[in-house]
Amino acid sequence: MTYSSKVSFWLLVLLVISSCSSPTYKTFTKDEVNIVPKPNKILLGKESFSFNQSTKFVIESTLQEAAAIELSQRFKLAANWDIEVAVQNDKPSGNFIQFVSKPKLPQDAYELSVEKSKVSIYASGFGGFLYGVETIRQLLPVEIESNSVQEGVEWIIPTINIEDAPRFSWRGLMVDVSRHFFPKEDIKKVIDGLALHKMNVFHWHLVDDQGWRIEIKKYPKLTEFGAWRVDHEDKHWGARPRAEHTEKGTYGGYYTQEDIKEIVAYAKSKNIQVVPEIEMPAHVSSAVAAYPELSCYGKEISVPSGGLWPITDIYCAGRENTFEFLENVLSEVMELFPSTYIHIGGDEATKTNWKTCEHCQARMKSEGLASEEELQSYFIKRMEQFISSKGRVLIGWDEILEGGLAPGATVMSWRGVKGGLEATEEGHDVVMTPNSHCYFDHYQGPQDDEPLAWGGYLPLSKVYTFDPIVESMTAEQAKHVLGGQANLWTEYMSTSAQLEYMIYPRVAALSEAVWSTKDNRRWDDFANRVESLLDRYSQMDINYAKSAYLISADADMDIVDMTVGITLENELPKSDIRYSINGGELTKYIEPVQLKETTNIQAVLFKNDEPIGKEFNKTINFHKAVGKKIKYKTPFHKSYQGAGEYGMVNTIRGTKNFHDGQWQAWLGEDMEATIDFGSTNKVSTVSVGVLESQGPGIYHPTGIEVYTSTDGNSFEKIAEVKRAYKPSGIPELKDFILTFEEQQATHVRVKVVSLKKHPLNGGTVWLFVDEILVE
Ligand code: TNX
Repeated sequence: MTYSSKVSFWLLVLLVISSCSSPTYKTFTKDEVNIVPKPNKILLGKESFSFNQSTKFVIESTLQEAAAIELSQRFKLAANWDIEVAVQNDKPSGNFIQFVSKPKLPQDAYELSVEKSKVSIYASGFGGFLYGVETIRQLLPVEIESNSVQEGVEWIIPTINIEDAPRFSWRGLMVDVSRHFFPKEDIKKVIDGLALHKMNVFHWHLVDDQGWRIEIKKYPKLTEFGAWRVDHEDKHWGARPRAEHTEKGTYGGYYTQEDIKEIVAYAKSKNIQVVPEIEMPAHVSSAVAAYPELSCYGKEISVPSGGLWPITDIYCAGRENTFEFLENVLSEVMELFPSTYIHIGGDEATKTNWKTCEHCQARMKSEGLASEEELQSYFIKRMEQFISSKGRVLIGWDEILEGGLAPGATVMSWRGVKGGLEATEEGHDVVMTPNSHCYFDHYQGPQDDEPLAWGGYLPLSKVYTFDPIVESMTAEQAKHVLGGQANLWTEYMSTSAQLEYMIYPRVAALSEAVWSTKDNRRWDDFANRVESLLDRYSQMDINYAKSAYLISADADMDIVDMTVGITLENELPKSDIRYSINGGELTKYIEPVQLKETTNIQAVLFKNDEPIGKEFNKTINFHKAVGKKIKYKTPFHKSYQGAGEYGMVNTIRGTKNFHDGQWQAWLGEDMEATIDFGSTNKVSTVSVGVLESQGPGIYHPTGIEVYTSTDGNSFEKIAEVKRAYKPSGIPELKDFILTFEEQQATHVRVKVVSLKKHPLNGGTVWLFVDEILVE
């Protein structure tokens, strides 16, 4: 051998040895272990286990193999490895993940032991094994989530012992596919996300007014007509016209029975039960559009293209054909869904037709029912009998309590926790999904910076405070709480990206509320762990919300000093906010910034010295009325007192979140405020800030009048604007600016004229005002 060939020989040997996976070791710190939901017990070791191409899975059963596949598929995609599966008898001496049955562990519980040379997962069933695998996945570098091969990653996990089990058996997410239809690929991606968080119920809201989404062989018109609406997607949800029933619907879609089977099987492979929801007796315009004979008067209607309220085209509770139809539908549904629970909706039925329908009235007479609420109860009880005769359990929204609950029914409490409390008192099981903590269609950040949503405000940190068990429950009642669930109503979501934006990362907070024990949960700790989960979402191409990185401001006015203290904050701890005043240099924010004159504040959040999230930009306007005495003709409503006495003249403006504590409001009345300057001032502009949000009944004023006085007794009108009512689907902040010839005045009086009554439905409307600026 020549010298140079000797060198290349040894080089080759070296290369072979090093590529032969000389294992890498690493000591992990606590901060590097970021499992969500938080496991019950974690004991972190000092060494590590390293995966390589020759790592094997060792199994005892096909069910364990199914759990192993979840991880080997990840390695196939992210590392291009084909991890082998061996049976116990062929167990190698080291470098393996073994699945060991431990029958005494409860359902979905698992134990994970990671040693230097092997990993063991103990569980009693598929759920536990899968969750052991999900935990390993979260111990691995985030690149494991990637669907393309990642070079240069060391696939190592720490030596660790974990004992873990869920607190609740119902850990759910509901997705409404009626208001907008989502193809089955989108649904599978949602299911993937749920599995990552150890969630186990996918509640599929398949029926609502705006679209029937499940193929029913016996009633083909349900999907032929009921799944399609006239396309008004270019208009806001609340401002879409109702089509004639003869107009052809082109917007929508549905799942074939084959699609449904595919989704149910897919979910099962991730330990997720799919609970179908077939709404009744209301939220069924789509079914009535297809089969008008199902409603009291057989009126021909179209599938609504957008918002619909009140919901009066409901199923007739008098005629037998309704029940025959529903039993036939449910029979096909139960064939497709093996779930224990069948959801029948039951919410928001306006029973005006039942009051006049001869069939409904005859039914009430023959059954001895005293009210339409009891007729609804009769309706649900009949369905409950049918569903339980098939060995299933009926579940419905908390309205099913009205008029008496069916004996075997489970209640899903959404209008707060009240329904859940009541049902558990009567010994019924409940799933808690209060709109205060579980409505993922609500805003999750400062509303002015967020995409249009239904309303409400549910930031990540608030989801985290959710507890399915209500403090006032007895131990006996608490036993009836199956768990909790978030609901995703999709009126304002039409793409998979928007759906994901509203789900993530809030589902992470929810998963901890329904999985981890109460004493194991701390917001600060979660907030640190969730950041690494966000990197995982990025690898999974999930369009998660970065709202927790948005800066919001809170302000406090000191009326004696006439200073305004501005507090800047964002949701996640350890935040590094830097701000500038009037375009000056960036300074690290440490404490409230004190202002005495009109000032512009800009702020940016930094993470690892890099700017992240949107820039914050606000001008605090010290106008002439700031801190001046103000008197109202009619006091503001007790639910909306703004920042109190000086709230209207404190420089701080209300935002699109009408619960932000800044707005003062009047219900069905005008606002009239008189500002006393205490001395003579020159004034030439009055600007009035108002909010419109027609969904919750808040309307712009129809006019504004400005008066001045030099003695506080006699006032003269000096300016006026008028504005006609216009229907609108979006919340809007507006300044009405009235300029006039400069006046000398000791007092300014502003009258804001309310719409008072809704021109179409006659309902009393709100007037929201903040702030009155005088210059
Ligand atoms: C109420 S929650 C509804 C839904 C809407 C939702 C919007 C429930 C049982 N019914 O039909 O989509 O509010 O947040």
